[in-house]
Amino acid sequence: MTLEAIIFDVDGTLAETEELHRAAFNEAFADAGLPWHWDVKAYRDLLRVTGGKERLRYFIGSLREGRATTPDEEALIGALHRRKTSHYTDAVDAGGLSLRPGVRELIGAARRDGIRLAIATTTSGPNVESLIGAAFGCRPADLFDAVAAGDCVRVKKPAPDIYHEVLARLRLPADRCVAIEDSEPGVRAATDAGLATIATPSLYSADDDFTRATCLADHLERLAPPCANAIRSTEEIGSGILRALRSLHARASRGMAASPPPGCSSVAP
Ligand code: XBP
Ligand code: MG
Repeated sequence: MTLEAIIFDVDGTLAETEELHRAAFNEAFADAGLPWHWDVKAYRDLLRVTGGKERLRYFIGSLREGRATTPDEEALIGALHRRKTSHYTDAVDAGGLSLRPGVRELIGAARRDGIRLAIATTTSGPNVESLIGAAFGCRPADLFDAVAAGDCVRVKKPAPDIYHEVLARLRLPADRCVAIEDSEPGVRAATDAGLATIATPSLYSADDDFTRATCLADHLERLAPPCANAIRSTEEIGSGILRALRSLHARASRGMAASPPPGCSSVAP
């Protein structure tokens, strides 16, 4: 089975974004004069709820002993999330993020080799546009054949809906693609959609359970074989990562345990 597309998650996978998200939520609370502040520990817990609006709804519900939110609180959630998204995209546009190791190299190698690229993310569309614009100087559609983001599906990760949506937009079956994710909800969503999935844990997901992933690596660059003089060109790194993904995909397609390429531990039982 030939690998035809690579589907990237965004937050934590393309870049370490969640500290900027957390700061943007806190700025939105301050703008609204609310006495709320999410520290790292609180945010780590709240990240179990995917989706910024869903996270706000869960947090407000937790302040009201779990009572359902009122229409006024729903209006507040919408206003806070819009404000937060504005703060977040301003920070990204100002250069607040850099791509994780191996991401740029793999995208370059995939484009050279004619492998299609896609995004399947819980984050909001404007956040994707800001990140791709800041990192590549283009619109997402200039680089990715399909972008499925945020509210384009009713049920967010760990449900597989966003991956079903992006596969439909690609017009590809799951067994022609691989997914790259950073968190347990993301790996669950991708694997439940039938995708071989590479997990590259991020700062907030280091302790997640990745046993469903096809392989686990600190970051994508680890998949490129080391070389004697340790000086590899961007192209060599990208081609090395792509070779490893092709090998993982081929073995997963044959139902074989992925023999981990260098820098990757096979976690799938
Ligand atoms: C991660 C998420 C998002 C972000 C915040 O998305 O769960 O909710 O934390 O972005 P993924 P929004 O890892 O799927 O990219 O506030 O726009 O939801
Ligand atoms: Mg993620």
